[in-house]
Order: sequence, then structure tokens, then C-alpha cells
Amino acid sequence: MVWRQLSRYVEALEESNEMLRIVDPVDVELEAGCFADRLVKKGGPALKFEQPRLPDGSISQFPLLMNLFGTRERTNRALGVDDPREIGERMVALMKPDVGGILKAPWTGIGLAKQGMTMAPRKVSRGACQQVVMEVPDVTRLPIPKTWPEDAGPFMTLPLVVTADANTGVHNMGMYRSQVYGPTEVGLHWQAHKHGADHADAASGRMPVAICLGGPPEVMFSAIAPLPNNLTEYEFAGLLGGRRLSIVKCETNDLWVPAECDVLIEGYTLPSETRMEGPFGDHFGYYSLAEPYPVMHITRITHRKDAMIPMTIVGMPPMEDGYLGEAIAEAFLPTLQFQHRDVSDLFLPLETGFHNLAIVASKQRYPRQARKTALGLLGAGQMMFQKVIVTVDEDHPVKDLDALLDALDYRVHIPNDLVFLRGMVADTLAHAAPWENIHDKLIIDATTTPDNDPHSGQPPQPGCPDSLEISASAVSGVIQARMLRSSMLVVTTNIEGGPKPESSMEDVSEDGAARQREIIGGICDAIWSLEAAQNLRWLFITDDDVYLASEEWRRRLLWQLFCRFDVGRDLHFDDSGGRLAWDATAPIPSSKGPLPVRRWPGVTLHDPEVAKRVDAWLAEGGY
Ligand SMILES: Cc1cc2nc3c(=O)[nH]c(=O)nc-3n(C[C@H](O)[C@H](O)[C@H](O)COP(=O)(O)O)c2cc1C
Ligand SMILES: [Mn+2]
Repeated sequence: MVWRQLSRYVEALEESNEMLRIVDPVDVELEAGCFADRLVKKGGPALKFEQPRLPDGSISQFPLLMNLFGTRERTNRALGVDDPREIGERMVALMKPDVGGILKAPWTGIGLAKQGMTMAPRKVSRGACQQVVMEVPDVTRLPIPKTWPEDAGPFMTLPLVVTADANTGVHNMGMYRSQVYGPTEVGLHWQAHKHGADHADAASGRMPVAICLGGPPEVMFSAIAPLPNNLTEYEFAGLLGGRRLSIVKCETNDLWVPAECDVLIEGYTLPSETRMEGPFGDHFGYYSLAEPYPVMHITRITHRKDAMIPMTIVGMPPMEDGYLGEAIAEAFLPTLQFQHRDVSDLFLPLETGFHNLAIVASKQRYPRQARKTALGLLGAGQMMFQKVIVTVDEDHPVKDLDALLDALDYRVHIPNDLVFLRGMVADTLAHAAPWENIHDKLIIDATTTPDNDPHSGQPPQPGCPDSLEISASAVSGVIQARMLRSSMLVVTTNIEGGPKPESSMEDVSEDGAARQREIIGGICDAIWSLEAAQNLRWLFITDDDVYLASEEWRRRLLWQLFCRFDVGRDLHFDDSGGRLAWDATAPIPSSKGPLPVRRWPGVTLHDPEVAKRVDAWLAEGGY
């Protein structure tokens, strides 16, 4: 299925009752995002706000769409596949044509050649995105949500940002959120590792930029796809849509953009001009820190006659971008396997924000093969951002959390099976990292040790009695304790003066941080000295904003454990080296500890008044 235009996909959703149309005015500031968040958490329909109300009280002429990709099924539908792996398989077929087969039966190569030809974009002289010219360009007339109370302003959250390499002219289209500063100024949040940043670094003068909004789903998906350097987003969109992508030239600069987009915003950046961008409630469920980013000056805005504006809300998972991310991981698995042949499967749980945990099933024919696989992946494109990789056996069901805990319980010998990589590339959003863009990484080898490995043949490791849960609960400072497996205990605590979810902590407190280290050290020692804890190998400690007996506790715990800890700073061993404590309590900012803690952001939480209004509205409508 090829959509070619956003409106066709929207109509299809309406026809299958997957689009909730809201005809009452809804504020783009906080309300629309809250609606979207509530519905995506329930696996609900996509949303069309027909009367988005702008901050000045007026109604935007453009409908606002949210949650277009808000479930796994909807994402697949948008991509026209039953399983995103089909996309990767198409790519692999192009990377490695079955030459033998084609020689024997040449006609089998025709489909392939056709596919290859769909990839070259087609230049057209008129684009639907240029049907209507906004006389005075003013981006604030578009329904652009502010999604969280502490956000620095409205942000375009599904923008397709087009730039070109100054030397080669090769175009790039990346999704980089764009903060609206005023009618003709927006901030461009391309992180240092991304192609847009690469173009900006290489540009010597004014650099042309275009932001497209809307357009066919296949084009939107291309902008987030982690493509290799030699495949452009326009080519990939052609491959996805099964048809050459039409592109049209901007009026006020030389960039070419997808002709079928809904809105086209043209402009430029100036070398070395930056402005603070953020804070912004981001997809780890935390506000990302304000940092300087380039400013785009808008020279022209045009749109389709029937333009609709899709946006998203990111925040505490599960969110829409989680489904997009899962589809990306699945779509790119076949190409990853093409280059990394030992990988049999891969899973990036959306609860951990995709970059904090990867579960990698690997061949292990020879000793330490899985570790080699993990190292290879850390050098593969955006897999570079992973904080923790757990390697598991080739046939391990990577999506099964119980199976993961079993593997950690049975197969990991703490002294032998943890590999630390010091001072590596971090995701810009990794707020727990001690420095921007830099952190340590951890590979946990939870594969079966092959016979020809000196560590093989060790007897099964004994566990702890269930009574540990009770004795650990009695330890001073522990609020709740729960055993995950016989070698694994999680406890919650409340660090006095520590960061709380509702607010961010800006200022360094060396005393507070030292006290926190003492409290954590005290809890570890007290638990490790319990009679029942002799065979405890994993001790997870986190804040008490997870309730370990709630229904959702496992998803929530996964999120807390992986988003609140830093490998270099927060892992501690007992004296024997056989027991590990994993401190995932939100840390107090400090610069003098073993490793710094930068300012610690608050968690994305809705304004209570807004949430009450939205919940009442949804309840009335039966949602
Ligand atoms: C909803 C959404 C928002 C995103 N926002 C940003 C962003 O603000 N900055 C960024 O660098 N990447 C962001 N990304 C990830 C990039 O789009 C992604 O890494 C993409 O592959 C980058 O393309 P590039 O390799 O051409 O730079 C976002 C992804 C999604 C799905
Ligand atoms: Mn790119």
C-alpha cells in the first residue's frame, strides 16, 4: 500500500474507525498533548483536532493530527507492511541480489531492477505543498503544541528538516524537533551525531534549510530511519512507497523537498548563530536540558489547500514514538544482520527509551563471540547510543522480560561476565551521563558459556531464600523490597533532599550528593550482610515512585532502572566482587563525586488541571 498523500492515510483511518475527530476547540498548549498521551497509553485511536486553539485564543485554520502511528498495527499500516522486517528484507535484496538465481532465471531480476529504479527521486516543477502562499510568513499560525508544562514553548515534534551537503549537494531529511521562538524564528535541535549537524558544521555561510510538515507516512518514516550514509531519505522513501518520490524546488533557496508535503517552511541558518533550545519534555520521560542550537530564519511558508498538521507528544513511555522506534528496530534488523552475521535477533524495549538497553541474541560458536557481536553493534550507526547491551543465546526470545531475568539469573557470573567500556559516545538525551554526549557502557554477557571456554563447566549458582524479601524490607532506609529472581532483589528508598519527579534539580549540592552516596552504601552493606543475601548477585536500588506491587510495576521498573543510572557512576561491587549493586536513585547534582552528576531534570507530568479537564472529556466520550 502506498499512501502518497497524508490525507489518504487519514481517510483510511477514518473509514476504519481509528480516528477520533474532536470538533470542539482544544488548546494546542497542553490540552492536545494530554489527549494524545491518554489515548496512546490505552492503545486508543488517532486524533484529529478540527479546531485547534492557538495561545492567542484564535482557532488555527489547519486541523492538528496526533497519534497517527500510535499503535503497532497503525504503524505497520502507515508503512504498508504486515511486519516491518519486510522493509529490511527489501533493502537486503538490493544490497545482495541473488546473482546465481538471476543468472538461471533472468526475469527474477526484473522486480529487483524495478525496485532499484523507484529509489531515484523525481524532480517536478510544481508541488502540492506550494499551492497556497502564506502572505506574511508566520509559523505561529500553525497548530503547534506545547506538550508539557515546563517546555520552553511550542515545538514542532514531527518536522522533516531538509539540508544539503555544501560540497556535494546531497540532501538529507531528518526529524529534529524545532522550537518556535517567534513568527519567523525556530530552533533546530539536530544533535551532534546527526546528518543535519554534519551539514551545518561543513557550511561556510548561510545554510539553506527547509522544514516540511505532514506528507505521506512513508516520507515521515524516512526522516527518522537510521540510514547508512550512502542511502538518502528520498531514496528510502521511494523504496518504501514503491514509487519514485516527487521533489520540488523551494522558492527562496535551492533545496528540493518532497512535493506532497502539507506545509513547506523555507529559510536558512547563519554560521555560529545559536540560541538556547529547551527544556523540552522528551522521550526518556524527562525534560531534556536547555542547550544552544542553531536558529532557522524563515523566509517563506506555503501549504496545501487541505493541509493537516501532524504532531506528536513524547514523554514517559509508552508513547507514539515508541511504536515508531520498535518499527525502526525491526525494519533495520535484516540490514544489521547482513553486516553483522552473528546477530540472530535484537530487541530495544520502548520502556528504556531505545538507547538505554539492547537485548541481542547472538551466535556463540566460539568463546566470547557474543561479546564481539555486541562490540560490532556499538559501532553500527545509531546503535552507538546504547548504554547497556545484554547478549543472550541465539534462540533466546528477546522480547520476553521473564526470559531476560532468567538469563541474568542463571547465566551471568558477575566477576566474569560484565564488560565495561569507558568513556564512549552517549546520546545527547542521556541525562544520567556524567558529561554531555559521553558515558561508560556495559555489556552483560548472559549467553551460555561454550565448552571450549575456560569459564565453562561451572556448577549452577545457588540463590537466596524467599525470606530475603522480608529481611531486606527491614533494613534502614528501605521502603519496599521485592525479589525478581532468587539472585535478584530490588529495593526502593527515599533519598531525603534528592530530586523528585515533579521538579528538576539545577544546583549542585556536594553535601547532599555525599549523603546520598552514604545512604546507598549503607543500604548495600546492610543487605549484603544479611544471612539470606549470601547468594544475592543483583541488588537494584531505586526511588519509591515505583510501587512494587502495582499492576504496571514491571514496565515502570524497567524505565526507572535504566533511565536513572550511569554505568560509570552507579554500579558498585561488594568486597568479593561477586555481588553487584545497581543504583538507580535519581542523583543529586554534584561535580566532586567520583563522576559528576549534571543538573537532574524533572519527569514529564501533566498539569493537574489540564489532566482533569481532558479526563472528564474523554470519560464523557466513553474513553
Ligand atoms: C518524534 C521524534 C523526534 C525526534 N527528535 C529528534 C531531535 O530533536 N534531534 C535529533 O537529533 N534526533 C531526533 N530524532 C531522531 C532522529 O530523527 C533520527 O536519529 C534520524 O535517524 C536522524 O536522521 P539523520 O541520520 O539523517 O540525521 C527524533 C525522532 C523522532 C521519532
Ligand atoms: Mn540522514
